[in-house]
Amino acid sequence: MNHEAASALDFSSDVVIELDQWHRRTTIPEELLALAERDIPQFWDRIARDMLEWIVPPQQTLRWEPLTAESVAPVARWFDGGILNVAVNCVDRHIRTWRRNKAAIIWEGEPGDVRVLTYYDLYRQIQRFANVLLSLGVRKGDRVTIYLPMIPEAVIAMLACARIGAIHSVVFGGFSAEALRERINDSQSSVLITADGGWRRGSIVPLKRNADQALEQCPSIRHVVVVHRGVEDATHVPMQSGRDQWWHRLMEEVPPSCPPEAMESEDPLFILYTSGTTGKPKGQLHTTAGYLTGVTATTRWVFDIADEDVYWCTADIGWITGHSYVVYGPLANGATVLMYEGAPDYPDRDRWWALVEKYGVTILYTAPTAIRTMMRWGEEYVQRHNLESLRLLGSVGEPINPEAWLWYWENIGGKRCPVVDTWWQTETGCIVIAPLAGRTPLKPGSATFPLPGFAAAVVDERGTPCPAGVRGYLVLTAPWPSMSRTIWGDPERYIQTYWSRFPGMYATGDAAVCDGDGFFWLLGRTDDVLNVAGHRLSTMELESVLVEHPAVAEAAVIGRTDAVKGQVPVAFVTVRESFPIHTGLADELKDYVVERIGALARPAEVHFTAELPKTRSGKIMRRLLRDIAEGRVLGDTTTLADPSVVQHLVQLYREE
Ligand code: 7RM
Repeated sequence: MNHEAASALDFSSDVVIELDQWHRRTTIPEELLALAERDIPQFWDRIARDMLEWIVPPQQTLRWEPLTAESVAPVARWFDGGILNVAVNCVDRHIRTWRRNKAAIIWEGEPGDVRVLTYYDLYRQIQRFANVLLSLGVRKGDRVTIYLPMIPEAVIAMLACARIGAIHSVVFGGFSAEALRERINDSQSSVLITADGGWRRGSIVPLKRNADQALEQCPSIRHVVVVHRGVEDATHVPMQSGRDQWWHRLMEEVPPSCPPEAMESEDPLFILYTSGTTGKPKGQLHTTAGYLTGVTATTRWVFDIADEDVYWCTADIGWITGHSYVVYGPLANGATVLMYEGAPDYPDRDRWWALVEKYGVTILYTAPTAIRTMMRWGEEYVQRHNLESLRLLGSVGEPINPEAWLWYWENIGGKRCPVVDTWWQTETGCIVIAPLAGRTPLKPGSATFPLPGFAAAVVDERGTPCPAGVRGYLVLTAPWPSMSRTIWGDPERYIQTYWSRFPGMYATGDAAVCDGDGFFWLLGRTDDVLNVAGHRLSTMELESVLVEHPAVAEAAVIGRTDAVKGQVPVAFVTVRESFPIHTGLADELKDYVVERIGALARPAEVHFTAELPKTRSGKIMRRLLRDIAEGRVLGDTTTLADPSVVQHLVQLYREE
């Protein structure tokens, strides 16, 4: 790759934030760090034994057989011979200590209702619900689909599955009936857990109604458990007799205690569907001991979580971030987790900051798209509240552009709090590239280095490591405990997608650059790469420059086919509310990009839009923007958070 293309991003490589000022830092003994350098499996063996509670400790740390010309599939088995239970690790072991009456979950509903569940409360409710599942015929290895709002019952349901060895498949509550149906049928779940509804921006999300629609064609489902969230009068919720039952009724009918199932290390824990390059979502399968080891350790290292913290990860439990860093990682560490049901702008745009102040949140973990939204709303909402309790900020989901990073650092963290940019995937199960809280120097916009126990590299087409400053493919070069083991029902696709591209290495699908100091800079998915007149450009690089312009809140750049140049960049831009769009702004932005990256990067078109099309987890759907810009029939829009955004864009595009 040419050198200019990387320069837009590492403009800030000389900005290094040293952490001498922070007195709190992650403690990993030097001797362990040295072990991680020497022997990754031995390192994880130590971590797994130290951090987890085992019924029988593991006998063999790792069996790793990479895909070769002779083998048909890679084999990765961690901690064979070990027996444990995830629910015991997340709850039971804490109730035997002073944490018994500690708040495990502080929950606030969108209307302002509050529930606090101690570890002992969780312990009791999980066992009852585990008995409910057993009474419905669920057994070890059976699949249970969970389609709930962000309410404590979602956590209870997940951990109840883990207690009896059932495999949960959580489907994000914002997904449509169609998306739910597809996931239920792929996993062949026998039970669905849902609610009458949830609150979002003052309106009801009609989960039960969607579920009923989905279930018209889901023959595997035998029982539906319905939580009465209270958005509907219970008598108005249609309950199909013989199939649907209320959560609260079932909970009264079962005995209070349920012994945990003894699970083998490699027994499945959950399936989570994630979008790939085709329309069909991939059911990533995570297993028991490896997954729990990965999330427990990384929660401790990256967030330096402690008993006195109030930790808030804003992700929905329908995403991997919610699984790993709302539920399993923090609870395994005995932490106090804040959970919020609703929208950030309800009743006003200061709701998040009101929550931080009210509960004294110390660690906040969120996504760049949220940060940019808050930037766009302006600082006044932040300034209404005292955010002094915060001590650490995290970011996940997409590359965080340096401007958003600095805004987060200054306006939310008051320049006191390290910002940890965490790179990982549904497939990796846990954070892979990120700073160690308070220990790793930071460069705004870089996720820094692989954590101990992980090995990453940036390689070229042939799998050869790229020199510093040269962009390539991000690969993971050693197996890690929390890696996805297969794609549910489609092992061939798992091998093809991740293991066939570079022999012996895991292909992440992301592009990256390693700078001269060894810092990793993530440049987005490799399918978001432009090739303009033979020059490779990342959409991220252009977007990063555009959002540095004071008028721009958010930008998405795609490549449109061009007869002469191959591709030309097309930018879709949302403007900050304090900057009215003036004629000439489009040209000004084009010039701005030229100034910052070079003429080859000049956007052929700049379109102003009120919203960008995003998935429900906040990732910009560039594929749809490409379809719009190239006048194609739009592909699958079912995963969009707000499908109307696309209609507006299509219209806008035609009018211009
Ligand atoms: C955790 C999650 C995974 C994809 C991944 C990247 C992108 C996530 C970062 C990031 C740059 C980051 N799982 N991504 N985190 N890119 N910097 N800190 O998001 O399966 O939903 O998505 O997200 O492209 O491959 S995910």
